[in-house]
Amino acid sequence: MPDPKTGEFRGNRNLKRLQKISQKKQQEEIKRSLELGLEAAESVNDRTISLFSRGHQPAFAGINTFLKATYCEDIRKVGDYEAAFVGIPFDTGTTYRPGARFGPQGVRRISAVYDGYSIDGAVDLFEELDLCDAGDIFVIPGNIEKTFDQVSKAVSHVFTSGAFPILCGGDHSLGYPNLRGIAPHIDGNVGIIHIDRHIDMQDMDMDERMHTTPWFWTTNAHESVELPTSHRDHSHMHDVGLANCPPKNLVQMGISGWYGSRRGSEVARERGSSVLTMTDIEELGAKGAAERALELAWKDAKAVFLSFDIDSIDPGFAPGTGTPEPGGLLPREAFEIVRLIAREGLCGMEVVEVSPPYDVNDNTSQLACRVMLDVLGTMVVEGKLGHRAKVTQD
Ligand SMILES: [Mn+2]
Repeated sequence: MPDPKTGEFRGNRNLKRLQKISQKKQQEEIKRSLELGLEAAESVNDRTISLFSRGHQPAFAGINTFLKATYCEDIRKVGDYEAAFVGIPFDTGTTYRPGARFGPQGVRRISAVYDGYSIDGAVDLFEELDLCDAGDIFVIPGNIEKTFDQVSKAVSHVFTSGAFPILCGGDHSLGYPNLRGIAPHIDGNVGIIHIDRHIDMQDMDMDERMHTTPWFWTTNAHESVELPTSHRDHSHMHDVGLANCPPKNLVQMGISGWYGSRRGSEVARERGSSVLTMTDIEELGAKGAAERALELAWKDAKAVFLSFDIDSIDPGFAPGTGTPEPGGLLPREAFEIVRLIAREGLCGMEVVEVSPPYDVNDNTSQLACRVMLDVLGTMVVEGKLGHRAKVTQD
């Protein structure tokens, strides 16, 4: 809103805010580029340009990491960073179109275009957040259960190191092992805000824990849940779920459409998760819906995790996904919802189901990247992540 007294636009106010942020990392990057990439040819007047591209520019050049952040090859050092992008290239849990194993690479590729500076968000992510790309988890493409074990162990390593995990799938079966890597380290209940067209809450799908099942398992071990006895004889009987992820703190937003929710609905009904359909969101508005979701997810909880399925955005904008469902969120609604959710802080986030083989012009990968950026930027502005105070000069 323009300032009611002066008429000054938010954009102009934000420009002043951004001016106070030191450009130290920007300058360090130039120095480093010249050192490693050598001096440019003599005809190039701008002497900050190097001979070999070693920094952000040109966006289409260079070796691609997420936002061209440092590749944290020695994963023991991931705790040196405030946030870490973690690729989980796994799509064995898909029940229709595969391809989400290429999601992390798709998101990295298009992310190169962003330099982390946002006027509307009044945030300079490059300067205000120490971010790395932790590379990909070694998934076992032929085995869901071994992959789950790999993922939980890897996510647990990143989380306990202190870096905020930005988990990029991969299909939505990862929701369970991702939380299994985080929730046991939280001393209290964990709320989950799940944005999706599909309810993803059945126990098994085609006899395996596919991408239609993550919330069944996540909320399964809670004392409020009656365990189905049949599972005691199943091969996964040793894995009962997560005791501090109660179904009452699971908020499922954007559920609608005509595919895949039959069996999960029964579980949601029994366990009492909160289900906001697309019509609910339409009626409450993005803001009202996000506020309700925050109340429910945070009730008696210590932390909240955001699970964002890219198919929650209408396939007209996000066609590159495994189970598209027309009538989804508009990108601007999705960004508003995730920004409002991120304001209260998160213990981690996942963006799943980006399938670049079905994408057009990298649109879907770009939306996934934007969801991550909007969440990170908001958390930095709210002081939940990064080091704003350290780099702001008054
Ligand atoms: Mn979905």
